[in-house]
Amino acid sequence: MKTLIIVDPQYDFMPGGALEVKNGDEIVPVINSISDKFGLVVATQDWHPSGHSSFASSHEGKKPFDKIEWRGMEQILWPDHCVQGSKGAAFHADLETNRVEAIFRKGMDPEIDSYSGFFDNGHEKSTGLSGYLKEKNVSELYFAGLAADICVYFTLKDALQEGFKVNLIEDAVRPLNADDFEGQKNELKTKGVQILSSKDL
Ligand code: VGL
Ligand code: ZN
Repeated sequence: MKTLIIVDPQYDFMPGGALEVKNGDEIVPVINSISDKFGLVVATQDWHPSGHSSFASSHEGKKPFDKIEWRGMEQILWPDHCVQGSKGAAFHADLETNRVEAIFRKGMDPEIDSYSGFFDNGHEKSTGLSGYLKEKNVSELYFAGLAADICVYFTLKDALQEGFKVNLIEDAVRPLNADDFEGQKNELKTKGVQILSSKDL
């Protein structure tokens, strides 16, 4: 079954949001135009408690995009974003969600950040997404969402590691940092990710 995974289509990643991705809202009509081509559609949602450890505001003297060492890993500090229940954490209202069967939330542990929809950044805890897909006998995944170089990228890498066939719908994602994303696309291609356009579906 062809499955679409929409990563973090939330206001805080759209223009005007707390962690805005340039032209991020342009993915919404693209996703709406393709979702009926999939047998299963799921989404992920960045869903942080206020005061989350990934927020610069939680660390004295730090500002957004500073890097710190956190639990033995490098952590980029972000502006406060996707706080549970806030407008910024909500899906863009123009995104058609009727066919979204399940939403996997992440980043809820105050001490641990979670870019991937499958696991937190330290691979300590699973969201259950992999087991959910495997129980439904899904083998091939197509990805859309924000931000291409952060949460989409890390979700794709975990999807490969979990043994799924992985496709990236290039016009249904937008990066925070376009240069980073170019390099990541090359890496993903060598690892077997197929990069395609919504028109090819
Ligand atoms: C994201 C940074 C922090 C994303 C989430 O969805 O790409 N980026 N939290
Ligand atoms: Zn986040």
